Amino acid sequence: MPLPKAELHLHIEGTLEPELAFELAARNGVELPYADTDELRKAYQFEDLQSFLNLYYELMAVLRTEQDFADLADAYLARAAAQGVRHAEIFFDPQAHLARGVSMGTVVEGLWRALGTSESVHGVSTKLIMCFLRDESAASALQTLEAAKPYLDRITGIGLDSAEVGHPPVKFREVYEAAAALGLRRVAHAGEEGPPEYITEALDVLGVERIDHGLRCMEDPALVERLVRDRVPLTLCPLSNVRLRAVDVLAGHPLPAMLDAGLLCTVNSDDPAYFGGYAGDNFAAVRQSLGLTEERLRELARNSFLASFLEDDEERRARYLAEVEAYEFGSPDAL
Ligand code: ES4
Ligand code: ZN
Repeated sequence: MPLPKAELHLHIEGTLEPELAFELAARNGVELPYADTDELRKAYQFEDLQSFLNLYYELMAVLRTEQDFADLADAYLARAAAQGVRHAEIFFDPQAHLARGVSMGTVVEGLWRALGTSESVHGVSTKLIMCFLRDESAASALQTLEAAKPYLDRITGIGLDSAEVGHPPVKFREVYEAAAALGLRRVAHAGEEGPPEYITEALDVLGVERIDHGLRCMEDPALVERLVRDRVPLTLCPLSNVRLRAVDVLAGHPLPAMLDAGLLCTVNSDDPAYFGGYAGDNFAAVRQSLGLTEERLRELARNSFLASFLEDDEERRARYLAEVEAYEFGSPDAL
């Protein structure tokens, strides 16, 4: 039985496995510039965030209908459930779809077909977080928030993703203020490729409650102290960091030092179809490469529920936390 966990940093478009990409391409008459799944997988050799994003956006061309989004989310939820995910807070990138002529309604209603039945079908509770692309304009983000207004009963919060460097959080001050006024929760990617100052700015200017990645906080001891003091959760993605070269090798990942510093770290999969593993695979990899103890692994699982947006259902959170405390570790390669 896998360790019960929440996944808090997961881009639904990043769960598009090559097999499903080809199936959807055929269904929608979309031509992919790859002969087959093997050739596509060979393209998964990234130099950095941007080289990954290029492929990530290219493959989205196969997502056209509500059913496509439902099938994508359902496939993710099945895999996540098999790896112990009990609760998932799922990012989506509406601007990448709107730009291709796919409407907000198609995306949200499609995802909801899977999310709405996830608890009964997969035993996974879910929330949706709408991300803005930081390499698009602030005006585009505001338009996107406007387009989402009919669907706000299905959207828990907002996030900020895509190419980080050169697109500081302050660029999105206005849309974050507007989202806060609408009662939306706020997170943002910061300190993945960008400097620690972006983490500070995301907290101070955007009012975010969690930092996605946040790896580079370790360059600034005063910032670490603040994150520890204020219990700001960081949603780390170890296998992503290796594949996008934020760290050289997994054995050199700062996760153990971050836990030792008292940071509220969580382990997540980011874009599992591209980075070589889902949530449980990330836990197993850090256990193996970083020699984390069972108590550290339990702490990571506990943190994932503490950092989740389950304030509307504290009873559920307590149930998940009790499952974590009761968990008995077994085989070292399955988590
Ligand atoms: C992303 Cl790893 C990562 N970083 C920033 N934006 C993203 N979108 C999808 N995956
Ligand atoms: Zn991400």
